[in-house]
Amino acid sequence: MSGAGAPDLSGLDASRLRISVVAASWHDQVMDGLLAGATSALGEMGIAEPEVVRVPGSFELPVVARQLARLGRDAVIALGVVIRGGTPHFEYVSAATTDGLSRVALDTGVPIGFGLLTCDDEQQALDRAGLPDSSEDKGREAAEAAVATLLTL
Ligand code: DLZ
Repeated sequence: MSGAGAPDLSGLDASRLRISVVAASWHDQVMDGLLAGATSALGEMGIAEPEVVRVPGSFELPVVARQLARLGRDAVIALGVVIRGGTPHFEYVSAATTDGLSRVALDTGVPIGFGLLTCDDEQQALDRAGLPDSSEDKGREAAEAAVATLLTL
Protein backbone atom coordinates (compact mmCIF):
# COMPACT_ATOMS: atom_id res chain seq x y z
CA MET A 1 0.00 0.00 0.00
CA SER A 2 1.33 3.42 -0.82
CA GLY A 3 0.64 6.79 0.74
CA ALA A 4 2.41 8.87 3.33
CA GLY A 5 1.71 7.76 6.86
CA ALA A 6 0.04 4.49 5.91
CA PRO A 7 1.11 1.62 8.17
CA ASP A 8 3.65 -0.73 6.62
CA LEU A 9 1.88 -4.04 6.06
CA SER A 10 4.90 -5.97 4.82
CA GLY A 11 5.62 -8.94 7.05
CA LEU A 12 2.37 -8.46 8.97
CA ASP A 13 0.89 -11.65 10.46
CA ALA A 14 -2.83 -10.96 10.53
CA SER A 15 -3.82 -14.60 10.88
CA ARG A 16 -5.59 -13.95 14.19
CA LEU A 17 -7.70 -11.14 12.84
CA ARG A 18 -11.31 -11.89 11.97
CA ILE A 19 -11.74 -10.32 8.58
CA SER A 20 -14.61 -10.93 6.20
CA VAL A 21 -15.27 -9.94 2.63
CA VAL A 22 -18.76 -9.05 1.46
CA ALA A 23 -19.14 -9.02 -2.31
CA ALA A 24 -21.95 -8.09 -4.70
CA SER A 25 -22.87 -10.33 -7.61
CA TRP A 26 -23.27 -7.95 -10.56
CA HIS A 27 -20.60 -7.70 -13.30
CA ASP A 28 -18.95 -11.08 -12.86
CA GLN A 29 -15.61 -10.50 -14.56
CA VAL A 30 -14.89 -7.31 -12.63
CA MET A 31 -16.05 -8.89 -9.37
CA ASP A 32 -13.77 -11.88 -9.96
CA GLY A 33 -10.84 -9.47 -10.24
CA LEU A 34 -11.80 -7.48 -7.14
CA LEU A 35 -12.24 -10.66 -5.12
CA ALA A 36 -8.91 -12.06 -6.31
CA GLY A 37 -7.15 -8.81 -5.40
CA ALA A 38 -8.66 -8.66 -1.92
CA THR A 39 -8.11 -12.33 -1.10
CA SER A 40 -4.57 -12.25 -2.44
CA ALA A 41 -3.74 -9.21 -0.25
CA LEU A 42 -5.25 -10.93 2.78
CA GLY A 43 -3.35 -14.14 1.94
CA GLU A 44 -0.08 -12.22 2.03
CA MET A 45 -1.03 -11.10 5.55
CA GLY A 46 -1.56 -14.69 6.69
CA ILE A 47 -5.32 -14.92 6.16
CA ALA A 48 -5.41 -17.84 3.78
CA GLU A 49 -9.13 -18.39 3.33
CA PRO A 50 -11.12 -15.35 4.41
CA GLU A 51 -14.86 -15.67 4.80
CA VAL A 52 -16.55 -14.36 1.65
CA VAL A 53 -20.26 -13.53 1.81
CA ARG A 54 -22.03 -12.91 -1.50
CA VAL A 55 -24.99 -10.54 -1.72
CA PRO A 56 -27.24 -9.89 -4.74
CA GLY A 57 -26.16 -6.32 -5.54
CA SER A 58 -24.13 -3.44 -4.18
CA PHE A 59 -27.20 -1.98 -2.51
CA GLU A 60 -27.18 -4.99 -0.17
CA LEU A 61 -23.54 -4.53 0.90
CA PRO A 62 -24.14 -2.18 3.87
CA VAL A 63 -26.69 -4.29 5.73
CA VAL A 64 -24.53 -7.39 5.56
CA ALA A 65 -21.36 -5.46 6.37
CA ARG A 66 -23.13 -4.08 9.44
CA GLN A 67 -24.20 -7.54 10.60
CA LEU A 68 -20.67 -8.89 10.15
CA ALA A 69 -19.29 -5.95 12.11
CA ARG A 70 -21.82 -6.52 14.88
CA LEU A 71 -20.92 -10.21 15.01
CA GLY A 72 -17.36 -9.31 15.94
CA ARG A 73 -15.34 -9.04 12.76
CA ASP A 74 -12.28 -6.86 13.21
CA ALA A 75 -12.67 -5.46 9.71
CA VAL A 76 -14.92 -6.00 6.71
CA ILE A 77 -14.02 -5.49 3.06
CA ALA A 78 -16.95 -4.52 0.85
CA LEU A 79 -16.65 -5.11 -2.89
CA GLY A 80 -19.07 -4.11 -5.61
CA VAL A 81 -19.31 -2.61 -9.07
CA VAL A 82 -21.93 -0.15 -10.24
CA ILE A 83 -21.93 0.85 -13.89
CA ARG A 84 -23.77 3.87 -15.21
CA GLY A 85 -26.81 3.02 -17.29
CA GLY A 86 -29.40 5.12 -19.01
CA THR A 87 -31.44 5.91 -15.90
CA PRO A 88 -30.74 7.64 -12.56
CA HIS A 89 -30.51 4.20 -10.90
CA PHE A 90 -26.70 4.40 -10.93
CA GLU A 91 -26.73 7.51 -8.75
CA TYR A 92 -29.17 6.02 -6.25
CA VAL A 93 -27.35 2.69 -5.87
CA SER A 94 -23.90 4.35 -5.73
CA ALA A 95 -24.96 6.95 -3.16
CA ALA A 96 -26.93 4.55 -0.99
CA THR A 97 -24.11 2.02 -0.94
CA THR A 98 -21.43 4.61 -0.22
CA ASP A 99 -23.45 6.33 2.49
CA GLY A 100 -24.47 2.99 3.98
CA LEU A 101 -20.93 1.63 4.18
CA SER A 102 -19.69 4.87 5.66
CA ARG A 103 -22.44 4.74 8.27
CA VAL A 104 -21.58 1.15 9.17
CA ALA A 105 -17.96 2.10 9.78
CA LEU A 106 -18.88 5.14 11.90
CA ASP A 107 -21.68 3.45 13.85
CA THR A 108 -19.77 0.26 14.66
CA GLY A 109 -16.18 1.51 14.77
CA VAL A 110 -15.20 -1.43 12.57
CA PRO A 111 -13.07 -0.47 9.55
CA ILE A 112 -14.84 -1.12 6.27
CA GLY A 113 -12.66 -1.47 3.19
CA PHE A 114 -14.39 0.53 0.48
CA GLY A 115 -14.07 -1.53 -2.67
CA LEU A 116 -17.03 -0.12 -4.57
CA LEU A 117 -16.31 0.81 -8.17
CA THR A 118 -18.67 3.42 -9.61
CA CYS A 119 -17.86 3.63 -13.30
CA ASP A 120 -19.19 5.19 -16.48
CA ASP A 121 -18.71 1.97 -18.46
CA GLU A 122 -17.44 -1.57 -18.15
CA GLN A 123 -13.98 -0.73 -19.50
CA GLN A 124 -13.39 1.72 -16.65
CA ALA A 125 -14.33 -0.99 -14.20
CA LEU A 126 -12.09 -3.59 -15.88
CA ASP A 127 -9.18 -1.12 -15.72
CA ARG A 128 -9.54 -0.99 -11.93
CA ALA A 129 -10.34 -4.65 -11.27
CA GLY A 130 -6.84 -6.05 -10.70
CA LEU A 131 -7.10 -8.29 -13.77
CA PRO A 132 -3.99 -9.00 -15.89
CA ASP A 133 -4.70 -6.04 -18.19
CA SER A 134 -5.88 -3.68 -15.43
CA SER A 135 -3.90 -0.64 -14.36
CA GLU A 136 -5.29 -0.64 -10.82
CA ASP A 137 -6.33 -3.21 -8.25
CA LYS A 138 -9.09 -1.74 -6.12
CA GLY A 139 -9.88 -5.02 -4.37
CA ARG A 140 -6.34 -5.19 -3.03
CA GLU A 141 -6.43 -1.51 -2.09
CA ALA A 142 -9.67 -1.95 -0.14
CA ALA A 143 -8.28 -4.94 1.80
CA GLU A 144 -5.03 -3.15 2.61
CA ALA A 145 -6.85 0.02 3.65
CA ALA A 146 -9.16 -1.86 6.03
CA VAL A 147 -6.29 -3.66 7.74
CA ALA A 148 -4.11 -0.53 7.83
CA THR A 149 -6.98 1.38 9.45
CA LEU A 150 -7.48 -1.40 11.98
CA LEU A 151 -3.82 -1.18 12.96
CA THR A 152 -4.20 2.53 13.72
CA LEU A 153 -7.19 2.09 16.07
C1 DLZ B 1 -30.61 -2.98 -10.04
C2 DLZ B 1 -29.12 -2.84 -10.18
C3 DLZ B 1 -28.58 -2.16 -11.30
C4 DLZ B 1 -29.43 -1.55 -12.37
N1 DLZ B 1 -27.26 -2.07 -11.47
C5 DLZ B 1 -26.43 -2.61 -10.54
C6 DLZ B 1 -25.02 -2.51 -10.70
O1 DLZ B 1 -24.49 -1.96 -11.68
N2 DLZ B 1 -24.25 -3.06 -9.73
C7 DLZ B 1 -24.77 -3.67 -8.61
O2 DLZ B 1 -23.99 -4.14 -7.75
N3 DLZ B 1 -26.11 -3.79 -8.45
C8 DLZ B 1 -26.94 -3.29 -9.39
N4 DLZ B 1 -28.29 -3.39 -9.24
C9 DLZ B 1 -28.82 -4.20 -8.11
C10 DLZ B 1 -28.99 -3.43 -6.80
O3 DLZ B 1 -27.74 -3.20 -6.17
C11 DLZ B 1 -29.88 -4.26 -5.84
O4 DLZ B 1 -29.32 -5.54 -5.67
C12 DLZ B 1 -31.29 -4.41 -6.36
O5 DLZ B 1 -31.87 -3.15 -6.58
C13 DLZ B 1 -32.16 -5.22 -5.37
O6 DLZ B 1 -32.23 -4.57 -4.11
